[in-house]
Amino acid sequence: MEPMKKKSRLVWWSVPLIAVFALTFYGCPSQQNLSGSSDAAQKVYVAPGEHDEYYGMFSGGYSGQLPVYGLPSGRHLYTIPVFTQSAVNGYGYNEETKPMLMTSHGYVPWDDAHHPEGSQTNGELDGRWVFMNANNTPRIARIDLTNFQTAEIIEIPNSAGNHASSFVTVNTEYVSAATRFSIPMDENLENMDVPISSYADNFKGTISFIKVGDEGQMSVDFQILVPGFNYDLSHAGKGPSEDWAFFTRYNSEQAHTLLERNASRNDKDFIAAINWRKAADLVAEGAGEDIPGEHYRNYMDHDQQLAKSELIETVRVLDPSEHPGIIYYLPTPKSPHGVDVDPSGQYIVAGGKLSSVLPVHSFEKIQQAIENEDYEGEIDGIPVLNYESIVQAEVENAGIGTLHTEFDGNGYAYTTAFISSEIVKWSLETFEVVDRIDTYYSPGHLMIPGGDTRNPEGKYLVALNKITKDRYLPTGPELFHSAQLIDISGDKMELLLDFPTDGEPHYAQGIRADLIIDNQIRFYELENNNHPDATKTESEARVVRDGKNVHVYMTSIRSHFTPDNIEGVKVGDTVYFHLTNIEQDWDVPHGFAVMGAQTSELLVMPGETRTLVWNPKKVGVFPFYCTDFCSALHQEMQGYVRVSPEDSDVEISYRTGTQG
Ligand code: K7E
Ligand code: CUA
Repeated sequence: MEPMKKKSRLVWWSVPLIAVFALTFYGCPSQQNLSGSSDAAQKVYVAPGEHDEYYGMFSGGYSGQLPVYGLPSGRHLYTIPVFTQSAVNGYGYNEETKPMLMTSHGYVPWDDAHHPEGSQTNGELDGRWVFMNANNTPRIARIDLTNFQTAEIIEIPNSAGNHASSFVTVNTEYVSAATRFSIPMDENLENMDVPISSYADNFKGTISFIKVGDEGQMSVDFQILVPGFNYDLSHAGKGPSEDWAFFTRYNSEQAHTLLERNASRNDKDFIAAINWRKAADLVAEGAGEDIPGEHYRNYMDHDQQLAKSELIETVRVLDPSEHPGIIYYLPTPKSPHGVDVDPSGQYIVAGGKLSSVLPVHSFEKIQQAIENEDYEGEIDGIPVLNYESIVQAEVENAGIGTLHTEFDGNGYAYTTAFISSEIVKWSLETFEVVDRIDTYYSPGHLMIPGGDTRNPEGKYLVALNKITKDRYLPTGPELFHSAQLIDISGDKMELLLDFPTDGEPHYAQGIRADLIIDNQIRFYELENNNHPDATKTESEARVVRDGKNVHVYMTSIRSHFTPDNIEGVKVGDTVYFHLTNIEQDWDVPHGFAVMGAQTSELLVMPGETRTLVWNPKKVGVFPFYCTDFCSALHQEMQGYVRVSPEDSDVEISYRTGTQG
């Protein structure tokens, strides 16, 4: 769901029919506080110095970041900067990482991050990477879990609103992407300038498959051209369905204004079922057509420790009418949102934002319907399967405004209901609801560690709630969103813990800590630092003038910079501080900031080189200092740079430790 923040729940209930339904069948959710029992406290207590069992990687939503929590404690461990500049460590501000945020629209230092998804091997989390999509300027990031840094960002061309993303196939062969907002598409760019009212004729969507190489390298392998609708969410199949991926699709009305009304008329929308394996094989054999599709691929060059950008001009597109068998539409009640595949790969569950039941499709029945050509129609050459033939069950009484489902691996599914503010547990055998628990308030996604893989952990569930209201001390009009940890190990769900989240958590991934901790990088080997501007010893530190550019090759070690006195810089110069942290120990970063710099500090990890650009505008002597409290004499870790008038003849000079 998009941020539907902080409005009174009554506003949501004022949708007339739903309100009647909700109030009749559910009453007003109680405001009782279920947490706080000593039993619950015991279950989430991680003693000082002890570690959590799981990493919780929560999307930051409009923060564009990936905050990381420990579970079950709810401790905030770190925030990984991804699509947004971060002053905490200079990501997106320093010269080395700015290229990560390059796009065909130029430098874009913000985005709306939605769905983190861990890399998988054989349908299970493997702890190598987390992928996450940017919704606003379509991109997918790959985050490296050896150093918790963004390693790569690829832009998705011919797309607007990359929401049905970034879900992986069982061996991370592909990551998905799809157009949320269809747009005009034409090989001749001038033809893109069309009236909005020509939506039905001119607007198109794409569903993209991003190939992931052995080292994680991403490329847009192919796009499937699809009719202009809104593609919302996706999940790849597993087990028997592992060659397939499923995408929800709303706005079959093709509305282009006031969608809340105009895109809610039809009784059924669709899930697009795509045989990605077949499409990929076709592409490998040369099928499809290369069309314009400018997009950037940005990646960290590990050797040089700096990000690089490459522009790719075209993309391979498949027209499904020319390649029967790669895509089918599954009719699905009213504006489905999430689409989730159970651990066996047999059932495909659609969230029904406006549906009174929760439909569950059967993969086996889908295959039969395809074989029997059991179609109820066709849209732009894409067969529409017969609903009655493919639906396994409609779960009754599964809450109002169902959005997302996860699984516990013990035969149960858990679905969030936004409007009735609850999580509903139901059986994958009987398709009957067996338990429900109130959440505070209005959950969007939920997460069970491994809950969308073949092997869920089945111990905890985290509800990611959109509305916070009175759960914590108030912080003015703006409140953080909220997570709730729920014990799902027994028959009855039990609320254990509330904790606030940073940004807006859409999806999240819970990954067993033992899959990650042994691979942690503690510092970068200085001898392997091949950054072109690295300074590996203090004796190599220097300041070099090159016309109006001044390069300061600088080192830091507890507790001084070399050099720390610099003269000969002039107003109008551009000064590059290339700082190498020559420490070789864990958890000893040094920071760097200089007065008047119009960018963030640097925070340089041991063995790493980072560059801050400074344009001095005034004559004077300017201090610089270390921003990270690194030692008892951190406060002594400082220096001066003298700035002379533009026409001055002060020569460049520099020193450390020469007093008087
Ligand atoms: Cu439901 Cu982006 Cu997955 Cu938000 S989306 S909740
Ligand atoms: Cu180095 Cu503080």
